[in-house]
Amino acid sequence: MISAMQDHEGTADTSAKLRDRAAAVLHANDAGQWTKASPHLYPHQWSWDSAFIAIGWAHLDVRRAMTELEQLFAAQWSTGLVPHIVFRAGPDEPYFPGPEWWDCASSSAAPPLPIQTTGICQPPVHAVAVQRIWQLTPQAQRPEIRGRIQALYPRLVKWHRYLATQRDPEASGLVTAYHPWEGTDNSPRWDHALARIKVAEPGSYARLDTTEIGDPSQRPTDWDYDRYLWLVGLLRKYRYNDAEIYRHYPFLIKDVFFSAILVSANAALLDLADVAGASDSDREQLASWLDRGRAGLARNFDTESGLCVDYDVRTGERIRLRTFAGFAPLFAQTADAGQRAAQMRLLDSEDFCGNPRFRWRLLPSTSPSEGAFEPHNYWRGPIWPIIDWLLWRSLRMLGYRDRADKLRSDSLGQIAEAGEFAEYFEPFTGKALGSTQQSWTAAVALDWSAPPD
Ligand code: 2M8
Repeated sequence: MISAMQDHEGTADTSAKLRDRAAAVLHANDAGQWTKASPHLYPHQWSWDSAFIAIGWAHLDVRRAMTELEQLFAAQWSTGLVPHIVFRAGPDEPYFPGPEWWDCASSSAAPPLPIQTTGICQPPVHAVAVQRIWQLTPQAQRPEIRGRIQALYPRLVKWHRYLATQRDPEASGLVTAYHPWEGTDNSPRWDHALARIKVAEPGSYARLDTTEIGDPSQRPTDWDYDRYLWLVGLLRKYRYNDAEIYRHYPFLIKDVFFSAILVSANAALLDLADVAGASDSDREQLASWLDRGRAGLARNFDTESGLCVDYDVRTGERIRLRTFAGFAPLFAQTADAGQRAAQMRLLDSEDFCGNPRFRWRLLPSTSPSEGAFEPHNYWRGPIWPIIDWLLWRSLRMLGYRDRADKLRSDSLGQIAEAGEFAEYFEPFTGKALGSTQQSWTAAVALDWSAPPD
């Protein structure tokens, strides 16, 4: 636990201490070639956690950072899917639901045993991580890291191809999410689609998360878990075959946040194309996915609210909720000046960071003006540092340097004052919530603590 710091605005001394403590979290969660997402609640390797974690490692050891991603991609499916969890912890570190619930061996696309994974995926932050690793690679290590990036690059392209094709058979530019566990578990964005599932009888099960956290009100409800597990059962039944899933499965949501991260990741891969020696056809392909993604997001921008909206593929319904995901154009670094200006105004309005009751001027997972808002419940209100990191990165790239600096200093202030690299934070009090010693929180704190480039 970090001792509360008096000067959280960051003197050289306090930020050096924060950096050391963040590094200590990564070292404590380091399993050798991969990093636990957190020591107890999440003892395996998670996909987008690993991408952020690699960014953290890049400040300590760029080789170790590359290893994190190489290990994750060693579990890539033949379709290109990068699984959301690679089950790596031993039997003395239980997690629910474990590999038996997923039974990935039922799919011919899954990697062979002993690798065990889930059959869904998470936002593709990995190329962004590789880009950051390369930026931080010292001259002397460039030949080695360049070689390793060259080896990983085709796998990254294959991953993006999976998302741009199997997860977007309509060629809409937007990625279809199959499950709330594909990023933001109990976000109210999924409430309607989950409520449409009338019968959810997944069989008997015992949750571990609520026992681990102690306060069940910080976690999804049993109603949610019944549906999460019911959906896993259906995916298993369709043997994770995307065409089958598209034909029969009830939960298909065009997720604008996931899609925005893909846009940003395609831009990162194009930026790395010379380093990786990418072929002309890969470059053309990446550029076309990038354009298509931007166009898809632009089509789903709601001028009335100033937010981008998800939609339900099954019902055609637009999901009009005020959540962080509505800022997809910012997360995708949109080139549309009108959308950018509208989103910047909204960002600091009372509905989001500018709420006068907030302890820090940070982006909440759900707007306090939304009926579903719950300030301490997981993705239904709390502030998640990784989301603010993605926003910070975008704002810097878009030239909003002052606003980005404020996001950075408030985020570090929040962590320092709460005294914990928590999974998420209560927006009114800044109190630490969820898991402690969360690797990705430590990783983004390391990146934020580094001298600006
Ligand atoms: C959370 O999700 C897991 C399931 O994947 C859980 O609640 O058990 C989410 O915040 C997810 O986005 C994150 O990758 C994972 C590990 O930090 O935890």
